[in-house]
Amino acid sequence: MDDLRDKYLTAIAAAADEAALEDLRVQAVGKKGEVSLQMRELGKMTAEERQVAGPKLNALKDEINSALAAKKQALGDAALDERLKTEWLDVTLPGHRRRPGTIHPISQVTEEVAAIFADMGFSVAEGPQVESDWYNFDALNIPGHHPARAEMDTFYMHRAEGDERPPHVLRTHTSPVQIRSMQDHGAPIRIIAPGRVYRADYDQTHTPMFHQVEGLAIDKDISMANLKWCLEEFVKAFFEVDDVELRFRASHFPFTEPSAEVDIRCSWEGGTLKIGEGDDWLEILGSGMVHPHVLRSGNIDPDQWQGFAFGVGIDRIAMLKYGIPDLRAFFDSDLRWLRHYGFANLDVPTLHGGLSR
Ligand code: 2NM
Repeated sequence: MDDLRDKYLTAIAAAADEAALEDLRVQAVGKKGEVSLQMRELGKMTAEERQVAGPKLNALKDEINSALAAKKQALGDAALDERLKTEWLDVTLPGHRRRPGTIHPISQVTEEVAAIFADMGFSVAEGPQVESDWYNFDALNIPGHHPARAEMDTFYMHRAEGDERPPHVLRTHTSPVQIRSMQDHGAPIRIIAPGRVYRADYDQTHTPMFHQVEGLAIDKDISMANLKWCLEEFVKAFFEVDDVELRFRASHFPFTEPSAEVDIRCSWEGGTLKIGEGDDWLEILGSGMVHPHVLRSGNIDPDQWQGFAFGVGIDRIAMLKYGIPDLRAFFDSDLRWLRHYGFANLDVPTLHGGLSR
């Protein structure tokens, strides 16, 4: 019995983990364990022998069980200590690292655009990125057979098996936000809608998610002249130049009539872009007078109200303004890129304080 005690107490003390401990429990006090086998021998003993051996065996069994429990507790405590050591946190450390994060160029440019249009009386509107096909297409006078609705351009969401309703889409432009704003607030209205949009396209100049700002101004007697003035003000303020020349090229969009693409005069001397001078033209915007069907979708009476609308790619104007060569790097989350092209987090763009420094 003393041999058994020595053997198991030593082994329990040395057990490395709970699995080893469990093996020892089975070997010692399990149904077919050594102590249990000894207990079975009691039946073959004389009554006097049994009176000595019985209590001793019971005591041994108790002793081994408590050694097992104590060791199990010790192993658990040690594991917890180990974890606490690695998860240790000094809550008295300052709340910021020596190298703070930076503002992504897309956030910076979105803020810049918002500041410029705020100065002209536009507020910022937002809406869902998952839209019904009505808000994304029908409301915008984009008919069912239009190529923009084709599976290859638009990301369609799944419907449950047997659900015949048309599927939702990832919005392909922020125009649904303008429809919702018209419905919610009516006319007159002056808003910009910045945000993420999605199209199934991926190459040197396209990513499946990109960013747009669209603008909408509805009032009595709004004309293309108001549109042109607003866009000139915007381009001058955004590119931080005193003068620009805009060129309106006739174009076609389903949601505007007439429609125009807008180019700005520029030069590309030595690979650097100069806005407002030179003999080149840079296409940056789509625009036009809001189509009567679109006003009706927004519950606005086209016989009383007119409006202009426009759309700009944020990623594209960010690349142009800040000399960023590769679109895809925008979404790589490469820390070196973010530190290089990012903005200090206290430089909030304002017209009086400077848009960018
Ligand atoms: C563009 C070009 C032209 C546009 C139209 C609307 C709405 F909803 F008011 F009808 N929002 N944005 C628009 C017009 C967008 O992007 C190239």
